[in-house]
Amino acid sequence: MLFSKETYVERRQRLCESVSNGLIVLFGNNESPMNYPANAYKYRQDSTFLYFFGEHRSGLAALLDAESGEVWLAGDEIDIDDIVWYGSVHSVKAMAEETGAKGCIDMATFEERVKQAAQAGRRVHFLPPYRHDTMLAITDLLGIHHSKQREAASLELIHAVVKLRSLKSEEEIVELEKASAIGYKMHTAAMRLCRPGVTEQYIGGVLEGIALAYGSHVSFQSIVSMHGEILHGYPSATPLEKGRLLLCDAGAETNENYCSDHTRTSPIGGKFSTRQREIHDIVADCHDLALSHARPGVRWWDVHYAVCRLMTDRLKELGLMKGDTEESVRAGAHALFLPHGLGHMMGMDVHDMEGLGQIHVGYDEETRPSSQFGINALRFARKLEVGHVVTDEPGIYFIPDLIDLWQREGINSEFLCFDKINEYRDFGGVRIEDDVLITPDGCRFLGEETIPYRALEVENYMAEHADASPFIL
Ligand SMILES: [Mn+2]
Repeated sequence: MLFSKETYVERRQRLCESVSNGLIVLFGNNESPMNYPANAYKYRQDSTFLYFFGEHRSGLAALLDAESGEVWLAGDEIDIDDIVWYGSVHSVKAMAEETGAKGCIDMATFEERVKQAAQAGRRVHFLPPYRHDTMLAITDLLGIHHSKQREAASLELIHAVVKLRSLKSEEEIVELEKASAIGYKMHTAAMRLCRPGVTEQYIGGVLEGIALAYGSHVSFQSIVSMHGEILHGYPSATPLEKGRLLLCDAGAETNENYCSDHTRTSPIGGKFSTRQREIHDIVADCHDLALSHARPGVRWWDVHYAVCRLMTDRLKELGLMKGDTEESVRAGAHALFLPHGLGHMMGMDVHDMEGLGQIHVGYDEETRPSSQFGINALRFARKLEVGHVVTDEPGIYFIPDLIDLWQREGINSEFLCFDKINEYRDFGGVRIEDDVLITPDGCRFLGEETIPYRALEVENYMAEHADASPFIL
């Protein structure tokens, strides 16, 4: 368990007070088979379960009586076969004591109690499930078909969890800093390896190895690609080619599953071309602009649009865009280059709490989502508060199929210089991403050391480490 018993007890008390009625059911994750039952993916506990109980064992669930405040940890004790193969672990009883629950119950009792509560007409709150075994459990317990479970999930519980998990405590920030420190090692290793002939896959493998060596896992499948314009471009076996850009978007989870998420775009061979540097500089300036705007009380939506305005102005200077900046931004013309949002919340999930529904995490009554292309992919938009952690990740991409579609259909043609844009068809894409903590007077990067991101810093770092072994980390 990462934090003190009191931390978990207090979190659960606040959850019960906030939900205030009925029975709350939380499911831990089970082992997830990869290609046969006994060959599982590396175990990953559910983040909300971890947040309220701090226990990593598979096969756990919990009952919280929102009215009485009583908490029961549910799970079956391991048997001698488990001990022979995996060694002894804490008993469920010991875990219940450690985490400050009233007691423990086995899974049969857990099922009985949930069914009894439902039959007695008590409200049973559960979160939207994302794993099929959890969906099966909900069907068995409450008779709700899997296709109806997301809508049947408790909004009161979702809002209560989001309220708590959105605000990172001092001790959580310490963990997030550790994740960023692993991210630093990963991204500087990628820069050292960014040489002609090395494959994307090799760099991806080294990144994953570092994440595993220093923490529990990568926080999402690493994006390592010369095709930076493919937003989720996973590494291929292609060797790097001199003169192109390598976009690397990757992060780590600490042993306690706090995440990092950084992106850097490096020139293969160590020097940006003029054209690459011009685009990279715009993205770096947009990245810095977000930092100068982000502070408590400001909506991330407005920071996103401030970035879009700057990007439009600068793309006009390069002859890629034209017309009135305000009108262009309102029409969403910049989304040809930036088809995603400026960032998302980050915590124990890299897209924090996304499984609970983005609208509940990133939006509220004051800030409503838009369906316009580009801004529809903004995962977080509402007012910033002290303790929020968000990613700042502007990018500029040249996506040939999107350019062709917009040109063919004349989309935003009054703001886009398609002749000039077509000269960049083989450019790829640039993204720069850091993780930002909102503080009382503004914001700051997470991580003791900032991974080089200004074009000159990147070039200097690559030159200084040109002959260094990537394995001396
Ligand atoms: Mn991100």
